[in-house]
Amino acid sequence: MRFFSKLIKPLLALAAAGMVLAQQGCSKEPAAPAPKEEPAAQARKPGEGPRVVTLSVTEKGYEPSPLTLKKDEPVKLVVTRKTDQTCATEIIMKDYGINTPLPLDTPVEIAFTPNKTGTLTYGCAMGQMISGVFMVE
Ligand SMILES: [Cu+2]
Repeated sequence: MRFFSKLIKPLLALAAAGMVLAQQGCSKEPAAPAPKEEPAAQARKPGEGPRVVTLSVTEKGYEPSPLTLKKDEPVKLVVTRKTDQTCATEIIMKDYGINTPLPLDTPVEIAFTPNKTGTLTYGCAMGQMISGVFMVE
């Protein structure tokens, strides 16, 4: 039944593509371009690791928020999504090209260095409807 299989295969491919689209849920925005490596961490003294910042995603959103960060101080975010009840299944930080999926109950490490002072907002893909804030000083 070669004819039959020729007909079915594209249909299966279409169905699979449809499922992938459906699973993306609120992340309708195109993915941010790949992050460019910033040389900001160069001035770091040897032996000094990044500041580790632990975030959770709960029913209330990203916690804790707001948090204060220092300009030019490398940060390692460790983000754990602890709920399936919201659409915040990833963390998006447009200014730094961050667009990282957050698997349930799995700590995800994200490194970045804030390079300007002020309010830095991050959030879910849907226009950051669910969001958190860093105050960079
Ligand atoms: Cu959303």
